[in-house]
Amino acid sequence: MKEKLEAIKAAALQELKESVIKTEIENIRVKYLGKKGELTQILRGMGQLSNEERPIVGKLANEVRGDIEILITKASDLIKNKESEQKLKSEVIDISMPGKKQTVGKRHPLDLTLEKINDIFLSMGFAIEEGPEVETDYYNFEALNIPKDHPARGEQDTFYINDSMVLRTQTSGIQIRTMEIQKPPIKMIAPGKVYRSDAADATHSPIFYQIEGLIVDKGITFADLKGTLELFTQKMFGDKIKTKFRPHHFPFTEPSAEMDATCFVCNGEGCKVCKGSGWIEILGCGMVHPKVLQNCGIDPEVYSGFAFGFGLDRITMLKYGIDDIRALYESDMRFLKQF
Ligand code: 2NM
Repeated sequence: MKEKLEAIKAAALQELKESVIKTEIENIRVKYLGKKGELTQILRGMGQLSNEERPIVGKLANEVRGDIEILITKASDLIKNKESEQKLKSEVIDISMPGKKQTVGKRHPLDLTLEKINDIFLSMGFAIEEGPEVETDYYNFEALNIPKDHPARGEQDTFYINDSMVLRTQTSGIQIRTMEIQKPPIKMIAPGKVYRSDAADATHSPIFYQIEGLIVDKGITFADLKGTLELFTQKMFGDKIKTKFRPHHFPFTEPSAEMDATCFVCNGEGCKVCKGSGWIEILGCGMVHPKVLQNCGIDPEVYSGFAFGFGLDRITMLKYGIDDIRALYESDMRFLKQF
């Protein structure tokens, strides 16, 4: 019996030595220690043994059982270690491999210019107002004294949503809404995206940005308009910039004008940017038409105001020497990375 038990232990040890995966170890456990295992059979058969033999064999069988259990634990630990070692090896990170470059984005040139313009007007006490891009015919045209037969209202130039809704062609609707709600003094700018049914070329885009401004108070004159817009232009393009005003016509202002500035590149000498004239057209402006004030419930006998408007795209193109407006909307990283 003693020899048999020793043989079982030796056989188990040999099998454990040869096993390389977890399931093999589990099979050995079942084979030797399981319910139908060899050792279990022996322990079951102890009843047949004599009273002297029984405790001796029992003690030995339990020792062998304990030994086999220890051996199994050791063998399975060994395999576990080997497996985790292998796993670590296979998952090794090659820290010499070049990483994936994370490119940092850049501000869009239109946004850079807009921020500068907003800062200038904020520093001069203007509020920045916003409004909807889908406008009613009333806010986009009617309230601005633009007559029904005006070419700007034609379907040729305007994106109509339906009979009475348009994609705004200017941000003046924001000014109208502000005048309806607020009592003067009003001092605001209205920057935003506008839409015109234009074929895209180097100087036209169906989507572009406009900034309009408005001051309404008692005693506002054309001198205020000139002083304010000249100061803005100097803050934007340089201290030495001079301005001049040419008569113009807008339905929503009377009188109306266009303002030119001396070329910030050549200082008025004449160059490529100003096409040799020394002057650059900057904006349109005028004294708010009495009818427009009236439309908003402001008494033109008591209050007066001036308004102006310019294209953010054009100013951005001038500032950065961009010669094609489409570059501002094509999202080509080779272009955008430069700013
Ligand atoms: C321009 C030129 C001149 C303008 C007028 C108004 C309003 F709502 F007060 F009547 N807003 N903007 C205006 C005046 C816009 O853009 C070239």
